[in-house]
Amino acid sequence: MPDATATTAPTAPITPTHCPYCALQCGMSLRGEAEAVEIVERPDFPVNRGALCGKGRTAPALLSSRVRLTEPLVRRPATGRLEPATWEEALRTVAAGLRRTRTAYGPDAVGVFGGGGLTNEKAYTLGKFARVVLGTSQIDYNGRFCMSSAAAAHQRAFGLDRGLPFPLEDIPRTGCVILVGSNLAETMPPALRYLTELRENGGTLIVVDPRRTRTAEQADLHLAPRPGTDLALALGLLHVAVAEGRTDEEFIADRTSGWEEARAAAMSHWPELVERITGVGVPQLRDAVRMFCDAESGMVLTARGPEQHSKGTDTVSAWINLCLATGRAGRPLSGYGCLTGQGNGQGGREHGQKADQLPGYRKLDDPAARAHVARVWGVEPETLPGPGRSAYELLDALGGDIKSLLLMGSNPVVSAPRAGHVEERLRSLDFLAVADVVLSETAALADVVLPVTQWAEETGTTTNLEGRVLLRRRAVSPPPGVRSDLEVLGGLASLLGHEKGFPASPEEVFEELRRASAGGPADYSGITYRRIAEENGVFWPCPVQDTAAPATDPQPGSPHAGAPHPGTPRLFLDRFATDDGLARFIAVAHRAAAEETDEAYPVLLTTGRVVSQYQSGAQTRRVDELNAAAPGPFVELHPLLAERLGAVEGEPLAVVSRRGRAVGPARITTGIRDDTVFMPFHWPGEGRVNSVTNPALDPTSRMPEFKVCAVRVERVAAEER
Ligand SMILES: Nc1nc2c(c(=O)[nH]1)N[C@H]1C(S)=C(S)[C@@H](COP(=O)(O)OP(=O)(O)OC[C@H]3O[C@@H](n4cnc5c(=O)[nH]c(N)nc54)[C@H](O)[C@@H]3O)O[C@H]1N2
Ligand SMILES: Nc1nc2c(c(=O)[nH]1)N[C@H]1C(S)=C(S)[C@@H](COP(=O)(O)OP(=O)(O)OC[C@H]3O[C@@H](n4cnc5c(=O)[nH]c(N)nc54)[C@H](O)[C@@H]3O)O[C@H]1N2
Ligand code: SF4
Ligand SMILES: [Mo]
Repeated sequence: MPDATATTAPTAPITPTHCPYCALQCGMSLRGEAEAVEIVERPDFPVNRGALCGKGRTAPALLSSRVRLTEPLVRRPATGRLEPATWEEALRTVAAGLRRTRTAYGPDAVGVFGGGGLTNEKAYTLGKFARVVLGTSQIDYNGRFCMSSAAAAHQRAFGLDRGLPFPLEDIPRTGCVILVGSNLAETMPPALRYLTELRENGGTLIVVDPRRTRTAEQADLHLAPRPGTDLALALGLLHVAVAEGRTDEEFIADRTSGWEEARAAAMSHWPELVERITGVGVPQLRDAVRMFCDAESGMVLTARGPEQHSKGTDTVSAWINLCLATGRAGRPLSGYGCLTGQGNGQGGREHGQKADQLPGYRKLDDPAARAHVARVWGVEPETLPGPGRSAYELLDALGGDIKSLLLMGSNPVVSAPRAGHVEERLRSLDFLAVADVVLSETAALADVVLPVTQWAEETGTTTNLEGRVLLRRRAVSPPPGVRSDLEVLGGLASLLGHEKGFPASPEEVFEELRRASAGGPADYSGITYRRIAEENGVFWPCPVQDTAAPATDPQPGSPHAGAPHPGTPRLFLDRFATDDGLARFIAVAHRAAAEETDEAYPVLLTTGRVVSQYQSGAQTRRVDELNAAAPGPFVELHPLLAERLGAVEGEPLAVVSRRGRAVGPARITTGIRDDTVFMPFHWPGEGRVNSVTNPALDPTSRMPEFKVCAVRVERVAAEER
């Protein structure tokens, strides 16, 4: 831990940078080095205005060499154990492992798995490395588990996918916010301020969550549907809006297409039916519509609650339909938005580590996109592989037709659905290489572990949930013995015969990314490190405003360059990004969860987060203060269910599904439905809730059903403890 009493000279340089964790990307400044780094408040950054949550505040603890890896590890055949090695040996072993697989089985036998926490430069380079150096189509990343359903729904309605179409600062000025399955009081604490200000300004807040969370406690109206029924709920609200004459016919006619079909679909979800499916009463449905439509403007914001389902895409479409039908989209202070999750959850899905994608949010199966990116990469378009498998499908294929894996920025042993199976698949690989900051549960299974630099030790850009491209600056020196992910990929590329094209300098990579993204949906070509620094972030799309310059080679400093594009904080005000400029209604109907309760598994399990741990916990479980606040998993359940089970507060309960079992102490509260239990997913071992979760996938987004499955809950007998 950095010691508050450590003596850093007050005159030491202060470097503004950003938190390593969530998509809010709170600004902070750092002063001092290594064990004595301290945070200096950075009130000038508008998103958090200096505020940090406990995770951000304690993030410097991760810089300490006591918790992180500082030398490469190679598994020795003699002992079967990971032991220290030189960088040269480690990189040669990785290159040899990947080459061996490719020679024996072909390029698609090598898999690559990335992460939404990686900077834009890293995500871009990882995608390029997979396609150009390895020649594999088998690359995907953990963002598939995160916001892929919202991304897919965004694309099909608006023709473009950016988390929020407006800056957070618009939220307090709208009339009503429906916040669906987001517990932002715990997952983005500094953002709670926007909701508080909304209510202070006379706006209303509706929260939809099966649990009365700290966020739901702030609401004017809390709807607590049965997990997995948001699709019916949204259709029911649309039905009421139609029945009560609250639709905006002028907006529908001028700015949308497909209303008749969507309307017909909603009309078959009448309120009493929706009440039976969701458990939300008809009067509450009517109240919600009244609150939403009485206001002049309104927003619907979703997070993982309604999205992480095998029908997540259709569910988000249903919420978008509600916005479109009531004219709450494409106008100031109105719209649908998704609260992305990871530090670079937005940018990480734009620049090519996704199975079907090329930089600039281009499609891998679009010939023009292939030609453009191939030109920037200096390769022939035909050499670029096609789209590959989605994250869970890729993990499921390990040891099958994928024999080797390079993994960077994820810890699937803890965070993947049906994690027991995924762990077994990882163990069955011929070769596994992991680049990480710490020895995560997944790194512990690897043949080679590459210790890398992290946030404050390196420069790079991230794109926050608003679509604001930010500069995370290097503020401290990394410990000797670690290298950056870019150096790792460059080193491997050169061992695999690609001397050029994989620079270690983040700014050099960004300059190439600008060219590769130019003319694509997520156009970064007008953004430079300098502009980001001067403007406190730039919103994409931000093309180079110079029609004379060739699109593939924008040169903002050249004599051709026109006035710089200002960036785009607010999208869709004049037109949507579809071909005809109209937003598309998508006709969707409710369907059941992939796994319904029955006699053997009579209870619903849902999963999520607590404020003091982050994701798989690989980072935050190494910070004392956070462990003290959130020491382990728990099973949250209602007193009525507790009574039926004979459960006692604090005593262990086992949650068992068809896939596995997870154990945690009972936490009894009236703030949850009595047909549902909740467990957070931050821990490995017997408390790993992903041993239990269902990998059923959404047909469009390939998102797994993290948020609902059928379980039985049992007391753990004393002799088992
Ligand atoms: N402290 C902390 N903060 C984080 C993270 C973290 O791990 N820890 N991770 C970051 C990342 S990557 C992400 S994606 C975001 C996630 O941010 P959130 O989406 O806010 O987080 P979750 O806790 O996964 O889910 C939110 C809520 O969904 C509810 N829910 C469960 N099932 C359903 C359902 O069927 N319908 C509805 N409407 N709600 C349901 C849960 O009760 C929960 O309160 O957080 C980011 N911030
Ligand atoms: N049951 C359940 N499971 C879930 C969810 C849920 O709600 N319920 N949510 C899902 C969601 S939304 C997400 S986003 C996933 C996230 O789950 P994971 O993908 O496991 O995310 P992290 O724990 O953040 O893993 C990031 C890993 O990369 C390392 N790392 C951090 N920065 C860097 C870097 O710059 N370079 C490299 N090489 N490594 C780095 C960290 O130390 C850590 O080991 O979990 C999913 N799993
Ligand atoms: S809210 Fe997110 S970005 Fe802000 S300090 Fe906390 S973890 Fe970091
Ligand atoms: Mo996420």
